[in-house]
Amino acid sequence: MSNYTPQKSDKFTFGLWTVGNPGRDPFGSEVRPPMPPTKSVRKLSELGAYGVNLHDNDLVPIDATPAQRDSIVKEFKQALNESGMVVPMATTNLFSDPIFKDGAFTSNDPVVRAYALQKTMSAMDLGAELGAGVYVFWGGREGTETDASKDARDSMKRFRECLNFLAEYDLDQGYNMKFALEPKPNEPRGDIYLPTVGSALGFIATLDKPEKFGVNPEFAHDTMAGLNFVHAVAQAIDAGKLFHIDLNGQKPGRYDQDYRFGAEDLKANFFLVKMLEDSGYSGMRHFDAHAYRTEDEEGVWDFARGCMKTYLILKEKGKQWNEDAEIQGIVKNLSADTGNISSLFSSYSKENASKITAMNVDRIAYGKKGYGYEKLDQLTTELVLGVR
Ligand code: GLT
Ligand code: MN
Ligand code: MN
Repeated sequence: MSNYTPQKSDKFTFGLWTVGNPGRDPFGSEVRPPMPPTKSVRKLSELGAYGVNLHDNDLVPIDATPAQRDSIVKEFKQALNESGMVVPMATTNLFSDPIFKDGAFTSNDPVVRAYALQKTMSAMDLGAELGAGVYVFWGGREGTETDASKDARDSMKRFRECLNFLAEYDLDQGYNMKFALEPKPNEPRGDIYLPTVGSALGFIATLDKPEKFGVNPEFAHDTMAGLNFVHAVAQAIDAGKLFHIDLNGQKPGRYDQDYRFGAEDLKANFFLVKMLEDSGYSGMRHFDAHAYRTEDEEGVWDFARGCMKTYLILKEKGKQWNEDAEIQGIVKNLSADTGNISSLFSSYSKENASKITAMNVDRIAYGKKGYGYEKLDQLTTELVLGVR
């Protein structure tokens, strides 16, 4: 049994905005002092993380002069080098500044859209300078409170135009970053466009260079809407579009809680980690979460350690599940195909169609059959709870 100590090879990353979250919420102010980015880098490296991710303004204030920007970036790069940390993902803050209150790429106002592009191109320059291979687009302000404000079809066109433009900018600059769209159903807007992984995948197919785009699904975003996150991730993997993932904890039907990974719904997280590991997903395991508002700095590091440790425990549990003779005996039996029936429909032919038509299926007997999922789920529960 491992001691669950994170290694660089585990590819654990945190956003600067996660450990740096000061605990502000709509009802109360900050409870923790600002965390200097260089401090986050050093401490996270000590804890075993592989890298940090950032929005432009997590590092460089929005009103910094070019000279200030350069000196901040220089100091940050030095901290990265000294601690052996990397920046695998970068993104743009297109949601905090009041100019974006009615959207960035989907704003009605072309000047706002141009400013969003200007800000994103410069954030991509920063990301490329720091070595980021993935660029995330979370359209937090792309949405509406009232659909009287804009026609959602126009919003799709505007969104598409901007993303197509940025894909060309990326190629023009020779950055070759992968673009990952991050869906969320609502908050901070009343309704956000591209609310689910499925809608993002559908939208990607309409872009000029769909191969450049994938998704960055987040546990909290599907779970807050009552959806099954594991299924969403499965669809992204199946489509070859899982470019990045945001791991955290969330109860269904709430605001975006962004709790420590594994803090909620251990079984869903177990199946999630198992799927990521079984699929050979080689991207980052990024924690987009923050410490409870009750915590001081010590609690922030407890939070960060907890995210990584729980992932490693669940990874080990997934392996155990795959090697458990009783569980595997049941699982193998579920899809047994003694008559090689599935070969009849793995590809179409008139002959196969006739064979299927001629099959005599005992519908009544099949309807009476018990599948044994109660037992299987209980065994899984016992395994996850550590008594198996
Ligand atoms: C913000 C949001 C996240 C996004 C981040 C990237 S910022 O914290 O809640 O889900 O991933 O823009
Ligand atoms: Mn996220
Ligand atoms: Mn979130």
